[in-house]
Amino acid sequence: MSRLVLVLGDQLSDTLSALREAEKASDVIVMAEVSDETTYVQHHPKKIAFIFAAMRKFAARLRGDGWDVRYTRLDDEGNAGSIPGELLRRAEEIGATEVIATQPGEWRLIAALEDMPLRLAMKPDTRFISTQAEFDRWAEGRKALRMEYFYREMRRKTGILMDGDEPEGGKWNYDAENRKPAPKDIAFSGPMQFTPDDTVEDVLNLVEARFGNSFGALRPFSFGTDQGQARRALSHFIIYALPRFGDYQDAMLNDNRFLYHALVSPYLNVGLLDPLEVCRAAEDAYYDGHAPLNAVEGFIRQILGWREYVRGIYFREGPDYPRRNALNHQRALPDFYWTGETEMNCLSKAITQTAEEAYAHHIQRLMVTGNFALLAGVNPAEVHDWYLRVYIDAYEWVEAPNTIGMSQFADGGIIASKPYVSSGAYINRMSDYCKSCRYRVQDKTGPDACPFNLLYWHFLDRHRQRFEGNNRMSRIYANWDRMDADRKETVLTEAQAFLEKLGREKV
Ligand code: FAD
Ligand code: DLZ
Ligand code: SF4
Repeated sequence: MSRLVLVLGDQLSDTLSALREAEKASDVIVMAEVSDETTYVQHHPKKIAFIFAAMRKFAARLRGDGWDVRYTRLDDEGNAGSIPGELLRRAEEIGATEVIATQPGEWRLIAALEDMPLRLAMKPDTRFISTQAEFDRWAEGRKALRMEYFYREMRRKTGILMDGDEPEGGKWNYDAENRKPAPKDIAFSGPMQFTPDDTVEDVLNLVEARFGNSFGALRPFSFGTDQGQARRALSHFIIYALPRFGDYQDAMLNDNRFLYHALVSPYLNVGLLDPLEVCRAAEDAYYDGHAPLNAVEGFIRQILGWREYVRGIYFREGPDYPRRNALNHQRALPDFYWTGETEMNCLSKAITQTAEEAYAHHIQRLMVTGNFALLAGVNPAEVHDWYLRVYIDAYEWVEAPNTIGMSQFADGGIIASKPYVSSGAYINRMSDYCKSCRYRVQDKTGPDACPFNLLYWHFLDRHRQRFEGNNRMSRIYANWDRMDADRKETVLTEAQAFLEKLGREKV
């Protein structure tokens, strides 16, 4: 009897475990654009368009390869509106009772599939370099789950950038060379752009009609939407940007949104690129003498290390992880996260860019929007909802550990050994944002003081009990203690006054 084979919008890989398990001659592939997936959070319209266009092209390719694909478009009559609903509809249509699926990347959808009145064979998602069992074995019994040690295991496992048993160049990590401030000129014209073809145009029109009022600009749309385009985008990055990626990895500029970043996360996260293929391409660039070790190691660590590690954490920690709130932060997310209307230039730039591109790079996410939310004490569930909505690469397995764990310290320190907080000095060092800001980064107090300067001490002071014993933070508390009492009082009073203005007037 025919079985149904589910392929989700972020499972667009030939190597998908469900496809490998299926029989072309008898099984039927189910793919569906459904309202439940488009509305469980109100995604950026570029994200919906990217997924639908890539789904439609992947379905056409599977058909070309001889598969029977039952594809439901969002506006098709009879669309059941949910993934389980569509599977049930197709099961009835062909008389199937069994579904083969690859484990989805969100607990929510795993639970929905498990609840269906159909026999379900849920296969592990093998489109990662490590398995969950490997991660769990590594994590078991450890006091702290530091990414760096997991990353070394992954280097040993794959042999990537290894010289026998030793790391290439003698060091595992070259980050100390990767923190150069923003350069004046960027010799990279940005990620590869693709002109929308007919499939993409159809989808853009649909998304415009249905989701045109959501946060973010749908057009211009220039992402690649198939494997060939994703591979071209990767090559473009390796040739033109990778050599400088390391040096300026943490830098931010008013007039350059991408610097030397790869913009490959959208493609990796839906399966148009394979993580090992990306790491090998970067490794080749080092051995060919095209890119230096600090750049190649830094880039590979993001994928072989961070990406694999956060996925391990998400599935190890369980479905309640996105609701954690270790610091008991309760403030509402300020409205300017939806409008970009704030006089803080760094936030205004990062948010406006996010609305227009559905993209911001790691340091903008961590040290601008994330840093501010943490310093201001915003409820991490609201911060998580924002990141899941606004970025084209956002799926809970990767977004939640980054937001809840790395950025908001809401998991109590599973991912981060100390909170990622900084005053304005860090943003000033790594960007040119402060030069065109209404606030003065040099001012620690007073009417023009940079709000990050005020909130930084407010955060440390209100969480003193939790953090003063952390030996990575003792020097910071010693600095605070050396400040005279009046000055401390002024900082805290002004920070409090600023927090009271948040949400009531433009800041
Ligand atoms: P590059 O800087 O060029 O890095 C190359 C690749 O490394 C990325 O494409 C990505 O696949 C991987 N990578 C880098 N850092 C991380 C990381 N911390 N975790 C996982 N993979 C990483 N990344 C997502 O893919 N989806 C998300 O929803 C997401 N949410 C985030 C939320 C917050 C609060 C923070 C601080 C980071 C988040 N990240 C997320 C990680 C990172 O910001 C993005 O992966 C990166 O900006 C993607 O752009 P890029 O391809 O140009 O990356
Ligand atoms: C994100 C997304 C969106 C917007 N729409 C669909 C869809 O209509 N059909 C589909 O199969 N997948 C979609 N996705 C991706 C899923 O939300 C994703 O598979 C889960 O969140 C698990 O990662
Ligand atoms: Fe941001 Fe402060 Fe710099 Fe303004 S002065 S851009 S608020 S860090």
